[in-house]
Amino acid sequence: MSIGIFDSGIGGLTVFREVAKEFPQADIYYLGDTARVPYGNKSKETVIRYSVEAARYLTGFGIDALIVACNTASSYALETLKEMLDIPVIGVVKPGVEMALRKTKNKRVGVIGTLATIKSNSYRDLLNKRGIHVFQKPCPLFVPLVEEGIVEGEIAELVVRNYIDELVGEGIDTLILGCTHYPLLKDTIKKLYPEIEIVDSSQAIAEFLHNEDLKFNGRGSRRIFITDESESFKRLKTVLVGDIPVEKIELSEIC
Ligand code: DGN
Repeated sequence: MSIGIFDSGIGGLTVFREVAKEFPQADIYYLGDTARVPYGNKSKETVIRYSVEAARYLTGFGIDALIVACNTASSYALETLKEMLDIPVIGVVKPGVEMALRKTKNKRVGVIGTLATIKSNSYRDLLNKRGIHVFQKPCPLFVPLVEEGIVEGEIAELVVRNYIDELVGEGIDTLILGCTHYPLLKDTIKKLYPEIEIVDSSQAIAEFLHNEDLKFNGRGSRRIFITDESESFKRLKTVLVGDIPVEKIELSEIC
């Protein structure tokens, strides 16, 4: 059995890495839509259109489940994809919420993500329904920071503090990293706020899949596709998943 994973670009490889680790037998197809990244500042209609195109491309490989690794796409396009496909479609929001519910003790949870994810209130609405106080903050500088490889040191710490001090000031005890790129800043966030529980949606989704009744008995093959060559993708790809080759496809193949 095989899994398709898509993201707007590189960040979803954090999800790929965890899923590959947890399900070594699964055949995994990853699509990073690097030609159209970022999704985080696009309109809802555009994010839905891009997500539908990415999903169609991956279903062409006969995948048995689709993981929407991108938080922005999970926030805006999940319902459309579920209606469109007859395989399980799993987004990152619900698993992240479930993990936060297990971690928080004082029921005050922070959520950080792209502007689009925060504007969609996808995390806030699910958490509010479970009696959690939510404090949200878009962190638009985190994605370029990660893409530049600046994930620790003075600059990274300054930017992290710029966004997260305010949330910590609200008394949160748990912080959801609601964007695929943010797990790469996890060590810096942990260093600055050691008392805060971190929810990394890439780990949350791997845990969530274990609880679903999905059996992935393939050959353990891995394929990674991108829609545009990107130096930062190649660099981060090596950091995240090693020497798996990257296959460039034309945008016209998915549109
Ligand atoms: N993959 C996006 C997300 O998780 O929201 C982050 C990158 C982007 O498209 N801005």
